[in-house]
Amino acid sequence: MKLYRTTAGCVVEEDNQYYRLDGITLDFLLSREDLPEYLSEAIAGSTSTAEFRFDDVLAPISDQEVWAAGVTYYRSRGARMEESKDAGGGNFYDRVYSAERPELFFKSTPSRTVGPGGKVRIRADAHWSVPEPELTLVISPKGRIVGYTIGNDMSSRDIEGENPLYLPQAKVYNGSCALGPGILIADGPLPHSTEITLEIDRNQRVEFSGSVALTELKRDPKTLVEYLLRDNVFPNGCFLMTGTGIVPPNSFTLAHGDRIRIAITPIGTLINEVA
Ligand code: DO4
Ligand code: MG
Repeated sequence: MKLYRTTAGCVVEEDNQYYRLDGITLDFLLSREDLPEYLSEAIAGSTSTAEFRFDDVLAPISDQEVWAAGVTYYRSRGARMEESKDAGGGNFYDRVYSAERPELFFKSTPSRTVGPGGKVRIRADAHWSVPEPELTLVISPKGRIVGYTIGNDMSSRDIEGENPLYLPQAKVYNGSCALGPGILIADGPLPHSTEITLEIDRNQRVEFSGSVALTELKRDPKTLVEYLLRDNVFPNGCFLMTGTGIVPPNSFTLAHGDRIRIAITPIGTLINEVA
């Protein structure tokens, strides 16, 4: 079952049938502990009501914060150690990869987040920018993982590499986050074999492509959630990106007009152009 936020309100998809949830807001849904059960009941016995146009789909966020985990894949650890070695930061990334406490950082507000078809941005003062395709957890106020979506943690690697203390500037700026297309309602954990794929097209040609499986994710999603909720409250739930395992080579930087395609099979495909 999937949940979409559209220009006509929230829509549930099950077995290729679409059900509009009239008068029900995304905040109401994401503040519930029983979201999977609530949605099943809401559509049970009803006939499909909604016309569904993919062009009407909006980012699945309303009044939630977006947080992110970092250095959760070996590939990310290596890339960060290399980009920050001149700044003496390499050791920090190695240490956080194996530490008990994960790296968690504030990533985005709803106004900085775009949905499917929206334009992500390269920071105006950055010279080396990449998308980070990440499985993103949808978390209830009490910390239940109620769904999954796709996230793009747009990052300025030159700013991050210059000094690890510049992380918030490398990560949080206008158009630095994409989420969507919809929320796959959780029916237990995703299989470890689940693949995340990234393709970046430039002038109708594939400039970079890569993939990673969740087997490579070092941290258990439930542990990431437990740390995030240790001393934070999220009355309307929140999103937590789980880190990237796909890093393009150092010679690659995003350009205006690039098309970023991130797919996670059970969830869907998130496509954004770089403004
Ligand atoms: O530590 C810097 C950011 C790491 C990150 O965003 C990732 O590993 O995905
Ligand atoms: Mg990231």
